[in-house]
Amino acid sequence: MTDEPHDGRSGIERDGFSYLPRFISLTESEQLIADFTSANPIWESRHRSDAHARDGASSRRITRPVYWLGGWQFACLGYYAEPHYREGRCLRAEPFSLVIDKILERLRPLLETHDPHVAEAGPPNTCLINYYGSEIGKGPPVDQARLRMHRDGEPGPVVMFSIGQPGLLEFLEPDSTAPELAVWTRHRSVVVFSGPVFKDRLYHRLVRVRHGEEPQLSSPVPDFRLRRISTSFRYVPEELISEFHELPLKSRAHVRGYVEQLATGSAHFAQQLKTQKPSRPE
Ligand SMILES: O=C(O)CCC(=O)C(=O)O
Repeated sequence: MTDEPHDGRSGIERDGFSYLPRFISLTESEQLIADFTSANPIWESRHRSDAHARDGASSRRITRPVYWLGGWQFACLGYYAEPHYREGRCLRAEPFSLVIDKILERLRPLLETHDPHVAEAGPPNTCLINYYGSEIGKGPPVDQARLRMHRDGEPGPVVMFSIGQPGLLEFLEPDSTAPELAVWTRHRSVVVFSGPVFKDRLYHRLVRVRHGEEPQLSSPVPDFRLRRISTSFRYVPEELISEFHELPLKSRAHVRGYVEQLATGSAHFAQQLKTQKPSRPE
């Protein structure tokens, strides 16, 4: 159990957890910033049809704008989680950039020590990009820079890149307030976690993000002051990443509005909407 969070200036190596400060080179970080700040992130909503929803089904916006590469897991479809939530959850998204492939390739030996299956399956093939900052409108800015406690249900190690201001990442039991590990994840650092403790037992959350000037991040989201971007790379079996026309009808209806929004800035998603189900041979 920790009292003070680790300051993130030096590396951490534990069974199932690695923190690598400055693993991403300056040049790579500049390329990642250019790519991530020219995407069109969206605020998704989770649909709720539980007892707390006043009129039957309602929706709750997730805490931050997001963009996905490789495969898009929409909050309203529920995220991929082994062993029960596998089918119809992941839509084919734009491919990783060369700089991402290069960094993942450099991480490969470490990923294989976290999980030998990486040698066959390859590194994680989907990437959630989180944009942390404050909403700015007429009143005082509203700080949205946090991510609630959760676990990632995809198989294999999870890899996270941090870009921008330091973010406080905590790993803890769901009913505890005392983290078993807390670290300020700094600009250009990488976290890898896996296995029975950090992936299966403990939950993780992003508690807050510091304020600061450098590196400057221009926000791709209107009325939003961006100060940190993180990515979480997760593995989804290739055969479970669907084209839009392959999703069940109901799922297509749930996500069509989002895909239309994405298609305004992305040839990939415009094509996803155009492609029809091939007709069955007579
Ligand atoms: O922003 C972070 O460092 C944490 C991100 C995270 O937990 C996730 O994307 O699942």
